[in-house]
Amino acid sequence: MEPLLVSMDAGVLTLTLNRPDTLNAFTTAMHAGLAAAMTRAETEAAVRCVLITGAGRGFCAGQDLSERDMNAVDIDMGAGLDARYNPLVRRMHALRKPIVCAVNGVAAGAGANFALACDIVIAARSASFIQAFVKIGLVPDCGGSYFLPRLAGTQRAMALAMTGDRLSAADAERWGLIWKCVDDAQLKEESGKLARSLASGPTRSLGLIKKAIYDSAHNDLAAQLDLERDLQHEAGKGKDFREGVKAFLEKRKPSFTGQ
Ligand code: T3D
Repeated sequence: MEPLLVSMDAGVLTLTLNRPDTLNAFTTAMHAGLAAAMTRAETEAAVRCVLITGAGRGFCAGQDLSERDMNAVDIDMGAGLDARYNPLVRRMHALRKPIVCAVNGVAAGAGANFALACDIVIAARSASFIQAFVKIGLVPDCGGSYFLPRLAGTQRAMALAMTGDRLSAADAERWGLIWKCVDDAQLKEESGKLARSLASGPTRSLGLIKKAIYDSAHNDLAAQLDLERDLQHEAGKGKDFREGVKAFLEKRKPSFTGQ
């Protein structure tokens, strides 16, 4: 069974984590699939949005713990982060296209933080988020210690990380960790609708919006104003900007090409 299913439709590259028996825990092979899919998203102009979800009852239970040799003399748990998780999160963050995550079930450990590394997260009401690391004597990784305090604030991030308590999708929405919690039966339709709508949007502008929002995490106001100027300069050079304004003046729906 392929650990990652990849399909393309209407500009949306859909990635389905596909190891349902282990709640889609990450393996080296799944990471290889994700790395290849990221290359495709980065290089193929036809890909205008990425949609990530999981097969079965879980979204992702983090690193597959059976892949790690607990009898090894020297255990380096940082090595897997350097080799696989960190490059993945960096590429997701830098991708100049939107990434939508449809969290269909429990998201634990690196699985929870992989979801938070996506640009817009929609979760099924039955889904939940667990910073499971502390339960096995580890620390949040896959960007969790960066995303969590920024999204939920220091207190909530600290308590989630230190207790490993389960956070329901409804609370994740209330706390601002995710965009929306929807009824389970609506998840596929809602996330698909959002991904298709983004895929038919002004891709260049969406990529620049992503950079503006993420860079604001480390810019002061002066630097952010300069960045907005530079990004607007770049957006204004796009064909989609001209099309957007023309369509507005002609009172019709714009037809964006992503250029
Ligand atoms: O290694 C590195 O490179 C460093 C990176 C580390 C990143 C990390 O993600 S560390 C954190 C790893 N993840 C966890 O610690 C979570 C472990 N899983 C759980 O705590 C629970 O499974 C859940 C709370 C997520 C869900 O609980 P529940 O009761 O709904 O399901 P379950 O029965 O525990 O799991 C179902 C099956 O999936 C079960 O297999 P079985 O008994 O039916 O054959 C379980 O063993 C398997 N499974 C779940 N999580 C993992 C897993 N197998 C391997 N690795 C897992 N992470």
